[in-house]
Amino acid sequence: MGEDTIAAISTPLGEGGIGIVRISGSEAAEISKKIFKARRGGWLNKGSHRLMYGHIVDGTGVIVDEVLLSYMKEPHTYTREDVVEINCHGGIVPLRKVLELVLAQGARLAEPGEFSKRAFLNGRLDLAQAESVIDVIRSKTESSLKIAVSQLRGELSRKILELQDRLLGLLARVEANIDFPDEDLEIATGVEITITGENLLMETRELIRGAEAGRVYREGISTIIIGRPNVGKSSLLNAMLREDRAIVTDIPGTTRDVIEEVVNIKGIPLKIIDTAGIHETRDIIEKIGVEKTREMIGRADLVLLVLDAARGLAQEDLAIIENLGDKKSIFLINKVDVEQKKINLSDVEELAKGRTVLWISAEKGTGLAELEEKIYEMVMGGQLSGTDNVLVTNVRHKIALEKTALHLEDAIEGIKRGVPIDVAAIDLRSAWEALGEITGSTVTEDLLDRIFKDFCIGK
Ligand SMILES: Nc1nc2c(ncn2[C@@H]2O[C@H](COP(=O)(O)OP(=O)(O)OP(=O)(O)O)[C@@H](O)[C@H]2O)c(=O)[nH]1
Ligand SMILES: [Mg+2]
Repeated sequence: MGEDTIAAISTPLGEGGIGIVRISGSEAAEISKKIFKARRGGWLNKGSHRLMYGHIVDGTGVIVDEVLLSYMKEPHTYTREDVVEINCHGGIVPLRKVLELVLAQGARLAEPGEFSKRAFLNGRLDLAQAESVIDVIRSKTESSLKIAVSQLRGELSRKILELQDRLLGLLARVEANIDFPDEDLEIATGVEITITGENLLMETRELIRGAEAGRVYREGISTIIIGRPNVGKSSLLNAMLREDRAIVTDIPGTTRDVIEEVVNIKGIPLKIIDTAGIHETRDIIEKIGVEKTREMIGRADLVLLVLDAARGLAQEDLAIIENLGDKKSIFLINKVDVEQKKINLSDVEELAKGRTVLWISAEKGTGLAELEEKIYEMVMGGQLSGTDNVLVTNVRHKIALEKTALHLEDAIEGIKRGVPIDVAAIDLRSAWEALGEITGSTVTEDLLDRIFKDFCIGK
């Protein structure tokens, strides 16, 4: 390949039982031979894909760490290059020291995602599969993991390749017709472009529809809990998390810093943010906090507005509601367990203007199941349930599919308007290329760089 040999620590930094230094490239074996002393025998006579016990030794013969080393000869490796993995003890110092020795022998420190990039460039994974590696790592729920793994196994890629294949078949017939013009045949070809094009368009749109749910599974929904001080926002966060994460007291203004946690709702990661209570204040520090909350509301996918049944509606509540605009939100009347309720449902419903209003008790857990059900329903828009028809989770893939759809539409429209089939052929080819961006068959160098930069080092 003529590529240099790269190395990196592939496990997270911190204390752990083991940590791994990974080396990939044609020099991997040579480099590790110089620093590894096998306990028994020369090390290559053990063959490929075997673990060897021994020590990493520095230039002066001092033992750095006791390790297990695996040598994996190409092509059956993650990068399709020779790979050596050194299993050290999992502490920052031994790992750094071993990595330094590897680099001193001529390896270069890997860039983020470079192992996966090589896996792609060497044809071991296509681009969609390589991208799913990072999704597997970052999965927050079992459902998002399931989708990421299916992508890693190539399910999305297979679907895209199938579409590309059919498109190419169509294109071949159109081009044959361009090369050997025949008026009757041209009409038939036009009909074929319309029919096959419509079918491809339908399936492309189907994939795009699934993508919104896919994004939600992959990235989660950012949800913000707001309300005036002391209404029970932190109590609600704790109840949804089923643990005491945020401090709860009867003193207004308890929460000062924003707290963010992930809750799993039917497989969807819900990123919940607990905020400082919103109220009119002269205190400058508090003002900053309140301002920040306003900003976060703007960025959130969903707002949970908490009202306090024990204290009734206040001017501040009305101001908050006013500021919500048309943000997706659910109104929660908390403390339904108190004897003396000072809020009645119809007042809140009037303010809610069609948005969902629920009675809850963060302390007793009342209404939480209903709340979760409602959130799931809102996010999924009632169209999808479960992960079965989710193939697309990545925004980049969705954009490529939207481009595909546009080019297909242009081709079909063109034929309807009577443009020559060679014009339609250009649109069909563009559609084919847009699909190729997903699997990487038609991808540019700087796009590749952008994609892999998002990875962590050592992957
Ligand atoms: N009876 C009753 N009390 C509740 C309920 N939820 C919260 N509280 C009480 O209300 C008080 C305030 O709760 P927090 O969760 O700290 O309220 P907060 O909105 O986070 O308050 P700040 O962080 O100060 O803005 C505490 O004394 C809680 O015990 C509930 O469902 N029922
Ligand atoms: Mg709080």
